[in-house]
Amino acid sequence: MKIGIVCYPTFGGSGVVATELGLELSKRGHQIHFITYKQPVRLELLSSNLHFHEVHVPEYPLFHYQPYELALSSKLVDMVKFHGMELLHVHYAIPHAYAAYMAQQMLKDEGILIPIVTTLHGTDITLVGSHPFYKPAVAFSINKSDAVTSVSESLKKDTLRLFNITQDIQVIPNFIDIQKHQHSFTDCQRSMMASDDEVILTHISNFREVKNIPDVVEIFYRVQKEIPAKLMMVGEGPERIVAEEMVDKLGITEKVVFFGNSNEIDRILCFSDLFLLPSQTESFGLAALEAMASGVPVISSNAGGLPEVNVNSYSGYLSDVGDIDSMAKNALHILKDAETLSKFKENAKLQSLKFDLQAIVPEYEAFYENTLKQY
Ligand code: GMT
Repeated sequence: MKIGIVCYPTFGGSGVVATELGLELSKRGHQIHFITYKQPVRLELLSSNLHFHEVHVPEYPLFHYQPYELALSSKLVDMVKFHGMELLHVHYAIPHAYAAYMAQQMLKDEGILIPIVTTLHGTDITLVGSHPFYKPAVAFSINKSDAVTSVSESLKKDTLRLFNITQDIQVIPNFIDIQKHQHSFTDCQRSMMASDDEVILTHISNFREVKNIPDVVEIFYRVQKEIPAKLMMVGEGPERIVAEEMVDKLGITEKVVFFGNSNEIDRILCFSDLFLLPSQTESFGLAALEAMASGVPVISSNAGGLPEVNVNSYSGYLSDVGDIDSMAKNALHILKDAETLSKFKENAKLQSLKFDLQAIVPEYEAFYENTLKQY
């Protein structure tokens, strides 16, 4: 198939999933065209069936907001015509589903028919999409998509609850390339980060309010009071400064490393013992799955789709949002005893196998084929 993929090219989960999907589809012989404003961060090498088309938005002083949707729609029209794409798969409804629908209508006028698959990722529904300023346009573009998927059962339920949806929504969970995460712990550069008696806790996110960053610091603070520990904070976002100030106030700066955005997530996970994800809402929690695939158990909240990924008292523990007492207690339970820690590490790895890309990507292929058949 010749497939156009529209996504955010940044470190966020939706862009990562879209990129990994495109990479695997190209390995399976499909022609994949990424159309976005920058080359996606995990798309390092292009090949004969992996292409990238940049959307340019010329600056014009009249515009207070530059019209990205218009530029994207126009680019989609040109690329579909030029490369003979058969299907457009847009990740994150805002504004991608909207722009794709406009492109579809323009192409129809020229006698070119192309179906649109929209994948809902989370904040496009729960936080941003359901805001009254966007809601009508988001509902419209979901309903006008030819087929819709959501990354978890929980997100599907939220979408049906928050919007008046007339479309079927198929759940296709996020996935991970298990092979990429298979590494031997002997080559981890753990000693650079901590001494032998210290455990390493890690948090990876875009440091937005929804991630409950102060809870991450507070959980760690309680853990390090009981056992020697270090905290790895990976990612960039508005709450990083909040965390830095908190760490400073609590007098634990020596024990916390702020990495910023990193392309070496698996290297960091390789020497991590526990992953913290106490989010207010989380449609899936791809970062938690990546941690589990590297054998790192997860202490998370039980928000949204997290219970579909992290299994309580097996791959980690889940607590109510904001219940720092319970999260710190569970973290210590896992970390205090070497045997318990090693059991949880093993379980985390086993649980992640359910989301192997080799099982999930064929679901997307079948979904595309079905969409094309019905179009
Ligand atoms: O977590 C974020 O804020 C980024 C966001 C995104 O769009 O990249 O992540 C969402 O999509 C990911 C991939 O499907 C999910 O794993 C995340 O759980 C989801 N984030 C939220 O729902 C808050």
